Amino acid sequence: MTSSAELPQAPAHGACASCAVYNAANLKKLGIKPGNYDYVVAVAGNPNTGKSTVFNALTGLRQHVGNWPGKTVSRAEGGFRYHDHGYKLVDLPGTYSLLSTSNDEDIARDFLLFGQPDVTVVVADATRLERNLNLVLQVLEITERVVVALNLMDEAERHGIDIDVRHLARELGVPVVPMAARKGDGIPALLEAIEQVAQDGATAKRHRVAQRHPRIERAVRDLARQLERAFPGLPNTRWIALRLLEGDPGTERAVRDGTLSDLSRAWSARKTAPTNLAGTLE
Ligand SMILES: Nc1nc2c(ncn2[C@@H]2O[C@H](COP(=O)(O)OP(=O)(O)OP(=O)(O)O)[C@@H](O)[C@H]2O)c(=O)[nH]1
Ligand SMILES: [Mg+2]
Repeated sequence: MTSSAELPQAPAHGACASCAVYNAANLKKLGIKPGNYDYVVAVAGNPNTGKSTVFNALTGLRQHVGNWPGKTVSRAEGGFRYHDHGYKLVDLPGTYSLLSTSNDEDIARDFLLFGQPDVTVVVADATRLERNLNLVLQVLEITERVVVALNLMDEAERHGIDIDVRHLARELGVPVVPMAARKGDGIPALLEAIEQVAQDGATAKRHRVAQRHPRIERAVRDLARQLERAFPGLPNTRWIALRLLEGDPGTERAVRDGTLSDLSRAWSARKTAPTNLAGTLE
């Protein structure tokens, strides 16, 4: 297993990108210290993939990493400094999908849609890559500012699973970092990839699930434009337009009764000042 991220392009800190000791020495774990952070980083992923383990490794916090259901529904936040920047980390509830109806999925999806994190780390289980990629692709529909933390590589190796990480990164168009987070393997490379995406933004050419038919593409564009007119400043209108075209009842309701703009305000406010959630897009 390699300890450096497979990046679709050259990393920002060329000379030290593969120097684990140097990178780790630049990490300062801040725990739950409130403060002004430069970047917000969401940690998403299927249940039980090691999200909290990654979160704890970066923030120095000791969230319980057990197995009872719903334990990360209460939102966990922490921070770290890396090089000269402060990062606020938000541990999202584990979800298999962003499209269905559980409270956990609503929270994760609405945070990505409206909280607009600067970076989303999707923690994926290397032993169940196919199933985990479903969520990665859904997240990429919302944002291209993604790092895939390919965790449980120790387990994958034990099972003789060999993953072409470089190829995967190229296909997805985002950095993919092989990790065994419980042992701390891959954390320096993850930091480097987070920094790159936070600072460079969406330079990567992200994967598109499929070419849409021109008529559907036109309908999405028209609907997105109408949404922008009806809800000025609303982010991710294309994604919302797609849900409307699919006939998603929760999205239809939020558009019809106008709660879409409340949601957008409530969640983006959380980027700087955590408050109680004002609801979710059901
Ligand atoms: N072998 C191995 N186990 C790991 C690794 N990372 C995490 N684990 C273990 O996997 C289990 C789940 O880890 P968590 O960090 O709680 O996973 P999670 O994604 O936060 O889980 P939920 O919040 O329930 O969705 C724990 O027992 C961890 O110790 C790893 O890289 N290798
Ligand atoms: Mg967790």
